[in-house]
Amino acid sequence: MTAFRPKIINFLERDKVEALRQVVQTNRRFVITTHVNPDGDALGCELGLFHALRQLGKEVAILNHSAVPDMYAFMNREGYIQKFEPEQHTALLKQADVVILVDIGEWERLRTVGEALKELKRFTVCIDHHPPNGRAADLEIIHTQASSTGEIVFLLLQELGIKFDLPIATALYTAIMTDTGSFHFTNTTVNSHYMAGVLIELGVDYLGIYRQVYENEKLGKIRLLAELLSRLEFACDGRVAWYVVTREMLERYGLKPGDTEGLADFPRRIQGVEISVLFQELKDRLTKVSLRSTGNIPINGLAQKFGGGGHPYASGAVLEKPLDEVVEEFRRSIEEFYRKNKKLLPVG
Ligand SMILES: [Mn+2]
Repeated sequence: MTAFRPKIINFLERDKVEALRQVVQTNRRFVITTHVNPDGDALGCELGLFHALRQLGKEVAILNHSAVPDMYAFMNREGYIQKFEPEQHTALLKQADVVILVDIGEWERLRTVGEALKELKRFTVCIDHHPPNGRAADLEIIHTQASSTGEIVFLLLQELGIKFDLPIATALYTAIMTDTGSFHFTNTTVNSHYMAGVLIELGVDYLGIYRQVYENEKLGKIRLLAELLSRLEFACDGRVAWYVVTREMLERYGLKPGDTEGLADFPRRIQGVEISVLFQELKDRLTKVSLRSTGNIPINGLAQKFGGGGHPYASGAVLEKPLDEVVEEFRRSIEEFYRKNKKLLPVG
């Protein structure tokens, strides 16, 4: 019997692959960076590219605006991912021939690294799966059909003839697993599963990674979730559910703003709920809205209405308004939004 070969679909564009090959071949010093509060996809892609470029004999550094969040500390035991300190690292950025931006749809989300880059004008390559929103790199490799930037990096490394050693396989698996919510978000495809299968075959400790990401919650976060669920609010005949996190709540449970990751998804588990929303107070006049849809109703239009963006079924916005005002605005607009968008759906 012949061995089963997964049919991974290569959606890359030839000219982009050749352009990247050229960039990699003709340059020596690389810096990799990503968005503020990096997630598993962002960090996994950085590490995958880091090891790949080192395999090719390049000098590589990973410099991020944010430190690695606690929940992803397990990915950075070797300390390859560094927090960008302008005084210490600007020289490194200046010397770089190429800066690779991963998982970045908006330049603004690079924060301090983006500011430094604007002045230094390095050659930039962007690898991403977000719909572009005010970001312009010299070479853009964007595929919104990919569940994660990890899937794109998987294909690119394959094209560059990189050997998928265990650190690379682990980094890419973590990227794909986290961005698909462990293969259950609506962005999950056959490709995501095939790639995961290939990476597991290479020896990735997939159960260990799952445990690190999903079964390693701070007790305070679970206690916060309990309080949130007891205050859950509904609209649109129970199709929309939301809750609100204040700074006082985070303080009470000993949590940081980034610790709310994953909480926006939770209310979708409730029978009948199609859209879940998390409002989070960041500052007095700064509120974050995270929107999640089960897949019936695209909600990136709603996020855009709030001045944000994202994927069709997972998007968000940060508004320079107080929490109460944002919730009130949402309450006023959601019934109409829901009614309008429901009309687009097939009957039944
Ligand atoms: Mn991503």
